[in-house]
Amino acid sequence: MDTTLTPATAALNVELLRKDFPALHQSAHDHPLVYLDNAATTQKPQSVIDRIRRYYESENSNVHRGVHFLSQLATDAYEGARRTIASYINASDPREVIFTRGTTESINLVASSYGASFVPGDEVLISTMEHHSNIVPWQMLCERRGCTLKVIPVSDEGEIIYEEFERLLSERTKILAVCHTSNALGTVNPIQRMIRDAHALGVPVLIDAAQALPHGPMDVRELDCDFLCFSSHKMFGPTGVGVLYGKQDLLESLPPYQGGGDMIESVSFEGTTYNELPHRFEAGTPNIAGVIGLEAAVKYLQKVSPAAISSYEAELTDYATKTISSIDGVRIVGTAKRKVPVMSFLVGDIHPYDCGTILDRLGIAVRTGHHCTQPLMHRFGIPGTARASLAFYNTFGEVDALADGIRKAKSMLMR
Ligand code: 7TS
Repeated sequence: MDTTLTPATAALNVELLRKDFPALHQSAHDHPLVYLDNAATTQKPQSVIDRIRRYYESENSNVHRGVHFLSQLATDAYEGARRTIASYINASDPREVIFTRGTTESINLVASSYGASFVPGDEVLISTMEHHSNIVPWQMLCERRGCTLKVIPVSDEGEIIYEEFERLLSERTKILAVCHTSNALGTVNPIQRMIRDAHALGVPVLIDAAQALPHGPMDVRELDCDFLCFSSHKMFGPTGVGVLYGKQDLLESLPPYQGGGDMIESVSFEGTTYNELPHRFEAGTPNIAGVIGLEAAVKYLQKVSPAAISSYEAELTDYATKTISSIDGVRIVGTAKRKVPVMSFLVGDIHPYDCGTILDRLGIAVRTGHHCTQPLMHRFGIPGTARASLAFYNTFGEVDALADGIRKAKSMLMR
């Protein structure tokens, strides 16, 4: 049973919400687990775990194939999930929601299908703060099609330099592909304004929202983005499933991504005709349990007040920033004005890996390294950072534990 608050509740009752997440209540190396690696993946509420279990116990069957009872149950659940998710992001139609393996596959799909019509001289515009999954697919496309990858620089604070963006955006730009929220810095980009400016030049926009959805809902119609990509596992759902949202007319115009079962209308050795949206982009047996689990995560999030999450996380971000940066010798990388609670930091000359290892021994889970953003690390002239990434179920006490851990690492390792 979830003990989630009703949307009418003004403040977030974090202690109550934590009860919904069984994985949070365990020890690591004889310390209470302090899970601060949410940008890598989030923990799952009991309702998601129960839903997946129920699917395998009583609904497991392939979708869109059988006439039999179970297949119909599974198909109804799978397509019902599509409707829930479409409505959560305010898509105009469930057919605009394509299920993928995750953000990575969603971006690869667009790069491969939308990019198939690119010609030499066309440009793809991304930013310095992109995750590798919003860099490499475009680089591969540019190599294939003879196009040019343009990169918007970021400031010392870790914000997009807007004038540079305006300078780089042109009629040659075939797509703007940027993250809504940076996984390594926590920066929230001025996405709405960027979309408006891109559209003024007729440039379509892909938003990598992998790090946005865990912190609040998104409205694709209000944003007017052309594509939106996100991963279930970063928003309290299961791994192995993600979403590509695309405007219907754009998706209709794209060639298929992968060939196989379910994406066809008819097949003969002379030729194949393709299925309609969304099935045209979902070749093969999909991750049925994953999709149904993602729906359960969305339903869970719908029960928690987004306004309460957002004001609690703003306080958490403030508190974590102040607490960690006040430790002598600690430098926070990424000090944008608009941030989610993601703290990338360096402690004196201690290698982030060593710092992470000591924190781990204290039960505190952080990620260390380049966070799949090597060009961004290069921009800051560092090999990597230690990163504490928080979710709404993290507490002020856990921030204090992190600060104590950093002090301990300092006393053990700093010369
Ligand atoms: N885009 C962003 C902004 C991300 O943070 C990630 C994963 C991805 C794309 C790729 O998502 P996937 O679900 O397809 O793997 N980011 C991280 C991270 O920060 N630590 O581990 C994975």
